[in-house]
Amino acid sequence: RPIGVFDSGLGGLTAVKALRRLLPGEDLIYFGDTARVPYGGRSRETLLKYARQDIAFLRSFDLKAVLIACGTVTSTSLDTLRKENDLPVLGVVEPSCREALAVTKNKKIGMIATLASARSGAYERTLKGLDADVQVVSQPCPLFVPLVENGRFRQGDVVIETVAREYLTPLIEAGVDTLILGCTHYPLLKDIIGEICGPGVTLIDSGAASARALRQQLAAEGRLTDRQQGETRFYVSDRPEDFEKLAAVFLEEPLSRGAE
Ligand code: DGN
Repeated sequence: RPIGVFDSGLGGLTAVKALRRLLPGEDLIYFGDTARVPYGGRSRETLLKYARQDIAFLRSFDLKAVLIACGTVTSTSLDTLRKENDLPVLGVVEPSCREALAVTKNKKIGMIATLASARSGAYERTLKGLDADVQVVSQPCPLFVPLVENGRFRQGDVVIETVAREYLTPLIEAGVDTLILGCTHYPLLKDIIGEICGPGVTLIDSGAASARALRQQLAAEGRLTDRQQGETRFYVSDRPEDFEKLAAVFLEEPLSRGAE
């Protein structure tokens, strides 16, 4: 049975990339809600409505687990979605917080995410719940997702580099040694963010962290698929041609076109 993965758009591909490396035998069904991206500025009620619809679509397949590869949906709606679904539902917040705490030395952790994630306080709550001594510096970066969805994630792009420098400067000045990329779109900006922050700051990829957590959970439950190569199918709610182009750049392989 496949694993269902969803996000508002391209961001969840950071989890897909890691899942394909870590769990090559699994089949994956990806859904990107490209008709309604970005999710980041929306209210909790709207996000819950969208997430329920996204999961209902994924569950039209017989799944073994759902990975919410979206910081915004995880931050605002994970508990409710878990209660409503009788299969394992994983998010990105706790796995990235655990990885950040494992690497920080000065216990000053930076967190960048969408407005809705920052407002929810989910990352801070989770970090402090795991380690009361940690200091968390949060910064919403509302322009990142629209820029990434427009393909502006390459190094040397002046627009994204200028925006990133403005968002990241306060975190660097605060002296964080670890930075959670709390929205799954942001690992697409890893090189740009890494260059601005410098080698003293470790970046935590929330998509990859959630993929590692999922592998751990499936392994503990003895539910890994033991075979060489699974297949990944991609679905989007609008403009598959745009998604296909950018996804191929990010995944570094072409996507083959199936039935609509
Ligand atoms: N990838 C989503 C997240 O992790 O928050 C982006 C949300 C959005 O669409 N702004």
